[in-house]
Amino acid sequence: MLDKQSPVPMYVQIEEHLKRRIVQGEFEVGMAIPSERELTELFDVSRMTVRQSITNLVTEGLLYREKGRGTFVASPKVEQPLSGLTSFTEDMLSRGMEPSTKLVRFKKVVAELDIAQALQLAEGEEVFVVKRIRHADDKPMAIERSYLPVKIVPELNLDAVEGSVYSFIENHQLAISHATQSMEATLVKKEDAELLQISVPSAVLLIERMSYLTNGMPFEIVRSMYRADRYKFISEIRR
Ligand code: 16G
Repeated sequence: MLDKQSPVPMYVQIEEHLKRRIVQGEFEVGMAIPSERELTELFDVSRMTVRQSITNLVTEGLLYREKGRGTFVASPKVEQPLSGLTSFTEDMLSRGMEPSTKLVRFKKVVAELDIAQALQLAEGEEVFVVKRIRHADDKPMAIERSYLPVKIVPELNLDAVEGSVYSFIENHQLAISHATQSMEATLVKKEDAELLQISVPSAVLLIERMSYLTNGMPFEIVRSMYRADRYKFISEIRR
């Protein structure tokens, strides 16, 4: 099954073999792949070699490990276009996934200096601080920390933050216009890893979005941490 004379390392050949079986649908999403011991026997290689292949496929997001249970085929990553200004709720519904939210924090505070400056607030003005874990089909996808000026959305409530903040805004005679967004890679902190149900160390995508209403007022700053094993951002570029 493997070509031992090939210059392609064994662990790469095993990776390709397993990938092929996943792509061809022989190993379905959520299904366990054979154990390390079985693969060691099947390919007649060392356990180290098998482990290396599996680790690479886990890093790529094709497989995931569950302690004491085995290694399973992961669902394909969510492909998120970087073009429209959409909400998490819209993004998940448009894919036929069920969005849900676990609220971690929702309170009104006097804005810290940097947040106040970015949101064009005077000293002492208040913001809502919202920390949410966003789920798709009951799986945690991202942690979002948002800051919204109280004077723009004074009636922001539990129903809105547990549902869609963008719908709430648009149902209150406010029109969302555009946003600026940055994205960087970072390593997840321990407390966030627990909320996202991923291990430490894991890479996550940190996205910062600053969004504006059509009247030019900034209405939110959001710092989101997306699971890099579940998300892929796509942009179209033209020459
Ligand atoms: C998205 C936005 C976030 C926005 C949220 C509103 C990114 C990186 N972030 O998650 O800025 O606050 O949607 O979602 O896309 P909601 O309307 O479902 O509450």
